[in-house]
This record gives sequence, C-alpha cells and structure tokens, in this order.
Amino acid sequence: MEFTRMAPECGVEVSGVSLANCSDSEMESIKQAIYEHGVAVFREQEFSPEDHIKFGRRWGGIDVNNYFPLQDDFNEIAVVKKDPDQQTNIGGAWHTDHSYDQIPAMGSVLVARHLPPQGGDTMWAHMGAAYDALPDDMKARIDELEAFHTADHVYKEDGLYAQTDMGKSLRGQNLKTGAVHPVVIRHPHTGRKLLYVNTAFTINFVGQTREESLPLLTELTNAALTETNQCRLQWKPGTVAIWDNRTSWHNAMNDYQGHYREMHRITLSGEALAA
Ligand SMILES: O=C(O)CCC(=O)C(=O)O
Ligand SMILES: [Fe+2]
Repeated sequence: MEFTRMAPECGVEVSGVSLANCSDSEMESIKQAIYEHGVAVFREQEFSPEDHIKFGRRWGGIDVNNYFPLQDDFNEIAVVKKDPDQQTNIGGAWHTDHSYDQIPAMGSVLVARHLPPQGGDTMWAHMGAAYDALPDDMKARIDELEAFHTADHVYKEDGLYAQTDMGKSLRGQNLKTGAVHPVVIRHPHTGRKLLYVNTAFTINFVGQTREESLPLLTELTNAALTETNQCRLQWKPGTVAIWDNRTSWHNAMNDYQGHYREMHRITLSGEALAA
C-alpha cells in the first residue's frame, strides 16, 4: 500500500489496496491512516453494496443514519442524493456527522454511485491541526469547556432542511437529540488533541446561552478553516472516501445544479469522547 498526502495537514490517498478484499493488517494500517489524516481516499474500487456493508461490519459496526433515505435493498446504507431539480444538497456546510449523539459515529464510508459531469467535490478540514494552530490563550480558554450539540434545529418539521427543497427527501423530523461533549477531545486512538465543536450542530457552551456562545464559536470556526488545514476530493467512478468524524470536519460542494448526484454512505459506530 502507498500513502500520499492530499494537502499539508489533511487527507491521504491510499493506493495498492482493494477495500473489499484487504487483509487484517492492511485494515489496521487503513484505520491508523484515517485516524491520523482525518480522511482517506481510495480510487478505482470495485465495491458493491454487499462489500460496503461487509466492510462496515468488519471495521466494528454500523450506525444507521436517522434522517437520510435508506437504500431500498440494503437498509444499512444511507443514500446521499440530489435530484437535478433540487437546489439544496445534503451536508453543504462545514460539519461533522452525528456529534449530537452521546456516542457519536466514528466516521463514514462514502461511495460514489452517480456523479455530475463536473463539480460535487467534498472538502475536509483537520481538527488536530486546527487546535494546534490556536494561540495559547485561546487553548487555555477552551481546554476545560464543554458544549451542547443537537440536530433538532436542522431536521425538525420546520427546521433548516424543511425550509428547503431537500426537506421532503429526509426522515426523522420528530426525533429529539442532544449531547454534551468536551470542546477539546483527545482522539481515542492517536491521543491527539482535537477541536470538537462545529457550526452545524454545536449550539452553546455549557453554562452560556446561545448568544453568549456565538462569538467564540464563530472565532473557533474561522480559526479552524485555514487553507492549509483543508483538502479537497474530486470524485471519480470507483472512488471511496472514509473519514474520521473526530479528526475532521467536511463540507459537500453544491456546484452542480441541474445534475444528479448519488452517494452511498455507511456510518461507522464510534466510542464515547473524552477530554
Ligand atoms: O455528499 C457528500 O460529499 C458528503 C455529504 C455528507 O455530509 C455526508 O455524507 O455526511
Ligand atoms: Fe456529513
């Protein structure tokens, strides 16, 4: 296997391996690469829905997403799709998946199934590099903080998606979510300190109102999104990306209006987070 960085701080492209048939030691190296780099990209994979599910189970378990439509024949696969006449895409703002769960999903395995003729890239940003680059006084300010996360405002009946033409495609409008996590977590496998707030699901710091929290949340978001912290993936048929929701944020570009895009996602189960 060969590992090539996609950008100075974020992402790694892995060649010389077939995800569907990798050995246990290859699987272990792949896991370490994703924990460390935040996202790994694999090209020219033959990866059927059966392979996708087998891989997720082998990694350590599958969390089924409560909001996205599910693949008809394979209910553990969430379908991330946008029709040619839809304006709004799924995941089109910086976020990390499932941070509103007590035990957030470790990451996702996303497979390109139908791509627009151009556009529809996905970006990731590295939250270890983001934390490291903060000034010492900011680190001291956030090291002991905790924050509250929920998805309710995004997915509820009159929520953010419901106000768009993506609303009708989603499920779970009545669910109630909420979890408190440290603002700075330690990666459960690498031990690296990571910034763990995100603009999509983090509402407030514990002990502060939303209004009191917003300036610091915005400051942290801006500090996290430097160009060198980010990487960008141009999908091709056969591309698979696997990311770590603790190490990275991601953002799906919505620059292919009038075209169909369909991705298959399996969400990998995670573990409790600690400072
Ligand atoms: O469609 C994409 O590229 C990613 C969408 C997303 O945010 C996700 O699947 O979690
Ligand atoms: Fe996402």
